[in-house]
Parts: sequence; structure tokens; C-alpha cells
Amino acid sequence: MAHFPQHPGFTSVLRLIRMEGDIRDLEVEGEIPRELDGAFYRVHPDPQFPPRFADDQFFNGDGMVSQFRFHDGKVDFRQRYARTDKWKAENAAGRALFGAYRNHLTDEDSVKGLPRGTANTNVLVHAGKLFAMKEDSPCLIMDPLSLETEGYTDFGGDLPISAFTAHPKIDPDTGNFCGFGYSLAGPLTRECCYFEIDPAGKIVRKAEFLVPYYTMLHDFGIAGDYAVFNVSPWTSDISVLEQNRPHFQYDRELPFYVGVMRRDGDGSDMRWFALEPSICGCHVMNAVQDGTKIHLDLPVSATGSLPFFPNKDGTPYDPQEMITYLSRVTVDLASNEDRIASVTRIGQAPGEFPRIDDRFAGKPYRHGWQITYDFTKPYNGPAGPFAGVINALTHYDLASGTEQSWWCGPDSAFQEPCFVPRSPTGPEGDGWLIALVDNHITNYSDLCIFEALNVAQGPVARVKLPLRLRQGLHGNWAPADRLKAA
Ligand code: V55
Ligand code: FE
Repeated sequence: MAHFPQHPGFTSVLRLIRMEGDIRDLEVEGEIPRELDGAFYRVHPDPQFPPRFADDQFFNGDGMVSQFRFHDGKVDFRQRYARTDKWKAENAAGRALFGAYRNHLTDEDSVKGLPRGTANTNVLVHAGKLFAMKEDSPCLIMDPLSLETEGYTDFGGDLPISAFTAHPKIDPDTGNFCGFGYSLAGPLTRECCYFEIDPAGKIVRKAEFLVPYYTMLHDFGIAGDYAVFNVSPWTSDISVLEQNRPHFQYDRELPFYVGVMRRDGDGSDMRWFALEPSICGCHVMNAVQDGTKIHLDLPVSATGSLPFFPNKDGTPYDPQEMITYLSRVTVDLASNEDRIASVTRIGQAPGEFPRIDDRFAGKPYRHGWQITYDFTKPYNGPAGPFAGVINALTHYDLASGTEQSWWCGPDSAFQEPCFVPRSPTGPEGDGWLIALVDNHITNYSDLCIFEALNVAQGPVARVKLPLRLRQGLHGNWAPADRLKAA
């Protein structure tokens, strides 16, 4: 008998799934565009066993990977656990052996030294493999078709790092996978690296740098020849781990930084630009180079936006200050001052999970999308974490400054969308946006397909699952020719 904690992190909207399986030819409402030929991958945290601590973080669940394979107007579904070293050790024992989120001090002795990763944050096909990623551990390799796990890789010994980002960017010109790692000299350390992996899977660039303070270095951007990092005041120290408090604490006394370095260097040119009082950023929409200026576009809030990582000083968050708005943070490489030049709001609808047409990563771009919060709308579902907040999908036209949204109704919530181009060479934004909509009343999820530049008309088709998936993190599309290379 599995007894999961009767805690809001494991009940109601966040009840676990723990189901692996296959469904051929899912039921569809509407017509699936025939051009959609490939697979959409996404992942959610889904603890295999009851956690050792009842208040365990959502971010600590084992990665459950879903594949929606689109072909000939049909969709096949497959779902498997990412069989990390942690998953295998716990599966053999029949219970949880690892402890709290990002706290090695709480693990059983039998697993000391094993990678703690859960591969629960992002999945992306590169070099014929599915990379299943968690920022505290190496890259887990899965088969893109069968979803069988091969195991962790160090890329033939060329990338022997303990932690591999979950937020890579693919350089549209070279096809290189651009990524980084942080906390590389052990828990709570400032050592980071930047790297690129070419389309054949070979490490072609490596650089090293230090962040100004230990932080959750969650996402970044590429901007032409530059890599751009955002450091927000999520930090920690050993006393936090010793007392088994939530790993990250928000210290609003610390500055917010943007770091810029050349992608083809060794990291020694890294420059940090500060902003005080700080703001909080997490996910990156895009970054662009504009003469000597670098713009980093991302949702930002006045204070920490993740409620389960508390304020360091123990004060409660102000809910208004936690709301994230799409903003442009600009630094000037020609400036002698190590200060951020400006922060400008560029989107009106508050939201998170920014996406673009990824063919424009690091380039001047016009279109962005987020899932957004329409506070004027009702919600019929149960209360609790992730309940009813993310209720709309918004398209931001950054050239005209206009926005259009679609509300998913009072019973449902959105998961992160993903852009799929109509053809490899079409104009920016020509294609679809696909996103899971979870109905908290019927307990079914639909994968909804939108015309990317006309989301306000609602989905053109719904791919219907016979269950509701758990709130997930991130995912990506792989066109069919990328799957054949596997
Ligand atoms: C995030 C998610 C994570 C994590 C650290 O959204 C940061 C941010 C799903 O796991 O471990
Ligand atoms: Fe993320």
C-alpha cells in the first residue's frame, strides 16, 4: 500500500499519476493539421514512492515523460518514467531512499554519492537522442521512439560535469545545443560552465565562469555571439540544508544580475551587470543583440515568484509583488558601468512559461507566447497549488505591441505551450502552438492545437487523453526527420 502524504503537494489537483503506457490513435475533436509530423515531448514530476518527508517539494518528483507522436492526422501517446539512477535504486528497494529536494544530507547512506537527479524538468531531442534534464545532475539519455532510458552521459568523457541545465537553447544557425551547468564544485558552489554540443553530439565549445553568489541558475539566453545569464536572489547555505528547510531561500537584499560572455571564448570575458533593488526572473523568452546592447526578454516580478522557496528573512510574500510581467532587461556592453541600463515592461498580460518560434532563438524576433493569469475569470476547481491560476494563453506581438488571449474556461488550467512551424523555412510564427489543458472537474487533459498567430479563436483541434496529466514543466517538438536519425 502506497501512503502518499495527505498534503496539498500530493492530493487533489496534484494527485500522482505514476502510470506508464501506450495509447494508439487518441480520440480527436476537430482536424489535426496534416503538416504536423513529428513528436511533442513533455515531462512532469511524479514521485515513484511516497517521499521521505511529507512536505517534499513538487520539484523533487521523478520525471515522467510523455510523447505525443503526430502522423497522418493521428496522434499516438506513450508515457514512461525517466529511469534515472535514483529511480532504479528506489525501484529495487521498493521505497524512497533519497531525501529532500536538493538536500544530499537527507539521503540514506546506501545511496550516498549517486546522482540525485530526477530528470523531471525538460525533454528535447538532439543528436538522435532524447535528453531528459534536471539542473542538479548529468544529462539522462532516452530513446526518442521507445522512451527507454539508456542512462547518464558525459559525452564520451568530454563533458564530465555533475550538473547539466534543463534549459538549453538550440542555435538556429549551427544547430548546436547551447547549455550550461552550475554548482559544479559541489553543493552550494559558484562554479559554472558553458558548453555547446553539435548536431552529431560532439562537445565543440567549453567555457568556465563564476556566478556572483550561489543561485538557482535555471535558464539563460543566447543573443547572436553571446550567452546571457540572469541571476535572481534565490540562494542557500549549508545551515538551510542542515535544518532541512526548503533548499532555495529568497534574499531580496541581494542584487539581480545579468551576465554576458562571448559564446566562443573561455568565459574570462564574462561581465556582470547589477540591478538594485533586485527583481526576480526565472524563465527566458529570448535574448537579442542590438549594436552594443543586449536585450534579455523574460517575465519578471518584484520579488520571488515561487511560493515554496520562502523569503530568507521569514516574512511572507506580497502576492501582488510575485506576479510576473514580460519585460525587456537591457545592458550596454559599451558602458563602463556594471549596471543594468533599463528594465521595461513589454507585455501586459501577466504570465510565465515564455516560448518563441525557436528558429529565432538569439535573433531579432517578433512573436512570443506565454500562459497567463486572467484574474477576472472564475474558477470552479478545487483550491490548492496550481489551482486555476494559469487560465489563458497569450500571443504577444512585440512589433506592434498588441496581445491576444484565449481563456480555457472555469474548469481548467494550461500547461506550457510549444511552437511547431508549418514548414522549416516559413516566416516567423507561421505554424501552431500546442499546449495541454487540464480539466480539474472532469479530470481529463486535452492537448490543444492553436493557430499560433490566432490563439484568440481557440483550439482548432483537441487531442483527448482518457486521464488528466499532472502539472508539468517543459517540453519540445521534434520533427519526424529528427526521429528517423535515431
Ligand atoms: C525550477 C524547476 C525545477 C528545479 C529548479 O522552474 C527550478 C524552476 C522542476 O525542477 O529543480
Ligand atoms: Fe524551467
